[in-house]
Amino acid sequence: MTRVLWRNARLATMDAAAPWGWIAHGALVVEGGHLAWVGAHDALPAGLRADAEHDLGGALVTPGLVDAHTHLVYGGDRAAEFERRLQGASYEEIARAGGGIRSTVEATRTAGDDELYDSAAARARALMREGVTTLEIKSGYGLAEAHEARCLGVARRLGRELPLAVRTTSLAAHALPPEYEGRADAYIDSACGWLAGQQRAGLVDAVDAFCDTIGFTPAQTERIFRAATALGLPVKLHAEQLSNQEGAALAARFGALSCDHLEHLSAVGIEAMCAAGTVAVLLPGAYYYLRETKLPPVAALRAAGVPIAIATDHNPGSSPALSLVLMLNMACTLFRLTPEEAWRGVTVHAARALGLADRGVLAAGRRADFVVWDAQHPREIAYRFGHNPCRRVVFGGTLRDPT
Ligand code: DI6
Ligand code: FE
Repeated sequence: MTRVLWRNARLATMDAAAPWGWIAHGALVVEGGHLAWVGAHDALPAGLRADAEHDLGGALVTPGLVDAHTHLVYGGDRAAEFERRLQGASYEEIARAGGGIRSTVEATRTAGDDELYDSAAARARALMREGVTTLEIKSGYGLAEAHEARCLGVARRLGRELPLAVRTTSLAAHALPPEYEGRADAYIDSACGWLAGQQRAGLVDAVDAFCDTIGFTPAQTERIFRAATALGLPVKLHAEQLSNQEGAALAARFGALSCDHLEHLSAVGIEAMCAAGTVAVLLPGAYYYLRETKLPPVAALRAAGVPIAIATDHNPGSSPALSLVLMLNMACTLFRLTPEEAWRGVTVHAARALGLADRGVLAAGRRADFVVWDAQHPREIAYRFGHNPCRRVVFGGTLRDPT
């Protein structure tokens, strides 16, 4: 196995033992796809021989970024809806009038496989240019068995063809498709029935639902969770985004990996998430884009010790964001996270929201996914916005070509 030494780095390992897991004069040793050694230069094992060496000249190195919540695969866009909203229509009005998610469903169903793949790949590359090495992708714009499978298949293909780790989430319970108008329970029955086939085809890593007034009820969500749990699939939930349905407490009862959005999260929900070890995935892009005013209860989450992750929620309607680096800044400015909390939110806690213990921290034994930045300290990257200081990305031990 080849051994590569990366020397002369400022390391923000995100290890919990020290603020930022900071190592001012650090080095990394990569063997194959994993980190074999991480630490201070002075402590490098004596006589260590490497097949290759890179001098980083004091540049900052962090773990590869993890975007733990995206809806990256869909047809068309919603620029016209954006314009309508600026002319006075609300997101909920548009959704109720058959626009919103449903218009993307229509565009997704009519798009060809390659068209879906190419548009999603272009978006994935934009995220990769800013250091994303692991990306979660949800279905939820097919809303029919074959179309949901097709979208999950496109997500899997992205993971095969791009130097990027992709985790897929089945989100058939995202919206009610037009052919089930007035028959939400029947739709949920169908969606529950699709999961086994998706699992057999190797298409699904987790199961999600949208529990809200314009989504599905807690009782319907629970049925999806039961079907997922029966197959041994972990669950997560779009919870308390537009209203409080006590969805977080429901998800926590199923040991959910994460609850996401959470602007309307209650004290009961926080306690349940804390007890279940569920990650709170906050989505400043959607909060900003929908011009929400109710903030997620960050201070209470912090006080309860609930791990907080930050993601783009990339989707064509409520968060057409293609920058996880921008979300670092927005998590600080809008949600008042500290820069370090925001950074843990796109690394170690984001990995945990996906159930991945092998990444998100720079430490021996973890995957060799890391980013070399044109910066001295990660707080600089949270401080600026509209700037991409990502210089090099190592994915699974290999230097990734600029995309
Ligand atoms: N919450 C959201 O913000 C997105 N989905 C969801 O459940 C919106 C998706 C869209 O408008 O297309
Ligand atoms: Fe979402």
